Amino acid sequence: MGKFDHHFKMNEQDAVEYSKEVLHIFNPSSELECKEIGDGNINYIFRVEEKDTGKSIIIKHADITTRSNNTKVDPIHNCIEAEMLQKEYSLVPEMVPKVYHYDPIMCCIVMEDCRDYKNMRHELCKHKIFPGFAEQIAHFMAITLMGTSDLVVPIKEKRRLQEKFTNIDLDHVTERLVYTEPYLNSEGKNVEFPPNKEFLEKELYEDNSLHLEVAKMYDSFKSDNQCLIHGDLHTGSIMIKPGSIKVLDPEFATYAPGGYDVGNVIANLIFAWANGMATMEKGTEKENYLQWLEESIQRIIDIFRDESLSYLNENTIDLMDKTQGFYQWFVNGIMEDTAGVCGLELNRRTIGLAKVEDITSITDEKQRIYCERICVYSAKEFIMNRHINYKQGADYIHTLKRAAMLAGKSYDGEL
Ligand code: SR1
Ligand code: MG
Repeated sequence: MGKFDHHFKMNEQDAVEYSKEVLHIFNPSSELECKEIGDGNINYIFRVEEKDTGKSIIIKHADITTRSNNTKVDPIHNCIEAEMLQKEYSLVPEMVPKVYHYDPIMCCIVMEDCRDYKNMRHELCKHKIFPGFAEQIAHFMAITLMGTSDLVVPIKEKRRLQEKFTNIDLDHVTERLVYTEPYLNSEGKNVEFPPNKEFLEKELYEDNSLHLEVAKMYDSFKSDNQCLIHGDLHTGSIMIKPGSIKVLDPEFATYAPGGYDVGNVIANLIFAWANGMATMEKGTEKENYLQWLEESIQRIIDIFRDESLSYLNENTIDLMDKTQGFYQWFVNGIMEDTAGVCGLELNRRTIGLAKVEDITSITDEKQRIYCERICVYSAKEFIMNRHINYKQGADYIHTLKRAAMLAGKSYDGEL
């Protein structure tokens, strides 16, 4: 029996042996080097490189406990991720790393190393601008979401796919971290930034009308199997270089409301915007950066909506779904969910366990207070008014400007 016939938690040396014994991607006589480069909460990421040629691959490996806090997790999410990468690759090949091999025993996804791309969140924290990003990510979402919806996939095939993409443990992480804990703190796991503690408690724990709207969205996350979503589409899941993106890490893939992905993308650009507002010195660099983010947010919403409508216009298969006005109603609902989920993501990444660098990297206390308040004030508007506003990208910018004004006024110290 071989070393890799039974699952165990791999280290760098194991990944080198695995590459030699199982993969046969490199020349058998080559010397291989390996480094674990992951910084996520769940998996281990090994980059294996052939020393002489520089040729490299990524091995994404899952254990039976999470990387960050050793909680038990069913590594089936690794299989779901491999399936999802391949599904996305079949729809938008230029935006997804290619999977070379999947090993369900060792829970290893062997894939293309996109090493000339950079983690988008890290780049945004340096206030870098990426022209064309809005068009790219809006296209990715329109095709992957509409292309997996019931309007386009025959219902029997969709039901078979649903079995494959049943992601019990990671759905539950989302149910707790996004839809429950930020409002109830029932497990006491939130980590409020101390100078904002009272503000956050009042705005998020004590607002019953907010809880009611979150409960409605929670219900639809659990019961509406609308599209096959990426499930964790934040800027840390996007690798970027000028003119091109690669979308990674779909281990949270599941059937859920399509607006979940779009809302996540918008919220994570808002974190970058709030960071820029709070930390950058007045001047042209700040103006250009904020303007690029505002245009990106607007364009993602508008392009996603229009591209989704034209995709459905061309690809809807079911006669009933072709009823005049139906797919417009369908996309309209996704735009409402987008606004709501955008608010949920802003809140949970501000108060919850899984914070974002855009906020935590702010060392100045007043700047961080201001940044967090922009996020929470805008989040609440997005959630509460999701059925009324937010059909146009420009609506998001009006809310952001208002939230920034409120955040500035709400603090009795000097901001
Ligand atoms: C325990 S996992 C915490 C978060 O990290 C992932 O990126 C997801 O967003 C999840 O909610
Ligand atoms: Mg991830």
